[in-house]
Amino acid sequence: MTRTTVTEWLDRHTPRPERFSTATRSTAVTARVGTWLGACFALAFATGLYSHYSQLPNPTWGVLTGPAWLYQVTQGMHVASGTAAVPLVLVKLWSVYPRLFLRPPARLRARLLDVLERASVAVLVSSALFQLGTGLANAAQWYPWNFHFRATHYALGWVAAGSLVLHVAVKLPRILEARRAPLEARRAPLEAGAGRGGPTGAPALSRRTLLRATYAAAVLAVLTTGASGIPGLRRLSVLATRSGTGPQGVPVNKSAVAAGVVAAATDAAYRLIVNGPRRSLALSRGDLEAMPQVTVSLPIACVEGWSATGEWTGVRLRDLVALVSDTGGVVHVESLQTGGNSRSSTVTAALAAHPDTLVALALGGEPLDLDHGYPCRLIAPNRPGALQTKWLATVEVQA
Ligand SMILES: Nc1nc2c(c(=O)[nH]1)N[C@H]1C(S)=C(S)[C@@H](COP(=O)(O)O)O[C@H]1N2
Ligand SMILES: [Mo]
Repeated sequence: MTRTTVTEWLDRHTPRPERFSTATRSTAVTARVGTWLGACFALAFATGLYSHYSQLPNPTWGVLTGPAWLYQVTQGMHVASGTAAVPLVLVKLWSVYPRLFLRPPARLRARLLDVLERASVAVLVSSALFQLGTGLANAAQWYPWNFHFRATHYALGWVAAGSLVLHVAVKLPRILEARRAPLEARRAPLEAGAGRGGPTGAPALSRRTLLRATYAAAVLAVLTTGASGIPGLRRLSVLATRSGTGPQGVPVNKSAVAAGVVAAATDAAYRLIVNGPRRSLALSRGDLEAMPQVTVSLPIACVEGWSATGEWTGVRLRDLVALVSDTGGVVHVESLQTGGNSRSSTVTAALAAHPDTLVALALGGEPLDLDHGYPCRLIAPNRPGALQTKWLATVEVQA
């Protein structure tokens, strides 16, 4: 083959935007789906930041002690917005991917800008897909990686947010123009990338139908995976990773067997160690039961998106704190469990003093199930589930 025939052959077989033949794929669709996608990412970013700061050992903000359901609602929105974004991102990428094959501009300056723009879109697409992929896997409790999920998801959240802001800024004129123009192409498609449609130029699938199907898919994805937390909609959640049932009506994330605490938690010699500046105590479950009991209605709101509300009965943490400390302060609790990410947690001074923060002994009027943290567990308002430590071994008031 001569050089020219190779070039010709390559040229004939290289995908070009104009060789993708449907008028359904258009800026009109891209801009509309993109707007919703941007809204989902903005919501996921804001609620994700809130969740991240709520889980820091000693956060300086994001630790409002109420309302009790705040974290439940923000984390539900976080997982819901990420789930809704999946069908949106697929349609959005489908609507623009022929642009990958645009020929680079000839002039040097334009070519440099083109490379920069492609690089920024590559960062946006890969970080966005990474966030959705790891988030979904986390919601399904599947960890096929060995990095720290929260730290990585948090860092890439900033990368995705930054590249999204840049992308919107660069595309804003086109977005506004496309959103103002009518959705359907009147005749033969005018835009680049909207090639042959048929004799009349009418696409097989109208843009309106595509948009409706995309939005319906987003709503369906949320309802089938995440509606278990919304009263009355639980039965729609056929794909939920948590059924909403478990001992005492609350799902279990890690069972006592999986945590390796069965022997220690059922040992008659069990004592809860309460340490403070003033003294140290060892309390049996009987000792805890003999203290004043209160019942509060509080949710377990897991970072993975499920939540369930229970009636918890037990001793106020502040009453225990008062036994060993004159002033109160930050409280650190540890579990009988010897390994695992959720074996300990820190309670801010404000939350430790809150009347609804309990060392719970019972759930729904019955002694705590072993899987819910028997002999006793921490339960506090507006707190990520991962910090509601089960099978308490020590409660330590820090000076
Ligand atoms: N010791 C210990 N406590 C723990 C966990 C754990 O793995 N170990 N999991 C946490 C997580 S991630 C959640 S969502 C809640 C779930 O509580 P439940 O199993 O009683 O519903 O417990 C928290 N407390
Ligand atoms: Mo959790």
